[in-house]
Amino acid sequence: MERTLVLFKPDVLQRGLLGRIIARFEKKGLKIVGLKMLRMSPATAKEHYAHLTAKPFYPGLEKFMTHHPIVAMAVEGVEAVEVGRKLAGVTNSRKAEAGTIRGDFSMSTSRNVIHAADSLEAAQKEIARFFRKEELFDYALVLHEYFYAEDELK
Ligand code: IDP
Ligand code: MG
Repeated sequence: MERTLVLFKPDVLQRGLLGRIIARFEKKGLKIVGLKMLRMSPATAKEHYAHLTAKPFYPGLEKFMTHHPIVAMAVEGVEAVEVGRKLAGVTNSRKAEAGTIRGDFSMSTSRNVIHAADSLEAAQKEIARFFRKEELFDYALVLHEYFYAEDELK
């Protein structure tokens, strides 16, 4: 089983979309193992977006991400990282497929409602960035066998 990290960006809370977007993950079958509201610090933004700090849009990105609260969520499932990226859709929401979260809820590259880790390695680092060990939960879903057949769990 993989775990991946999802962030609901400030535009989600501002636009009142949190419940509807979290529901997408639940409906898909990704198990929520961590969920918290927080304000991202500028230091965390620089770490989280280290690959972008040299870009001209970075100051605006940091300001946007740190100005209002966000919600962080860790979810678990088979190939959760890839599934999370697929649910999110591509970075530029105008190009994101209809049916994806960005495709359905956003018109922007920067106000694109959601972050989803892009590799297993990144997911592990990012989960540790936003959650302490005791904030992550190991538990069984009672309906587990209705989400996966046995052979998919090997
Ligand atoms: P991702 O969020 O789809 O993984 P990244 O390239 O890792 O895309 O960029 C991280 C975030 O930085 C994007 O989600 C978006 O908020 C912001 N960003 C990326 N490219 C641009 C841009 O060209 N203009 C403004 N913001 C951008
Ligand atoms: Mg990225």
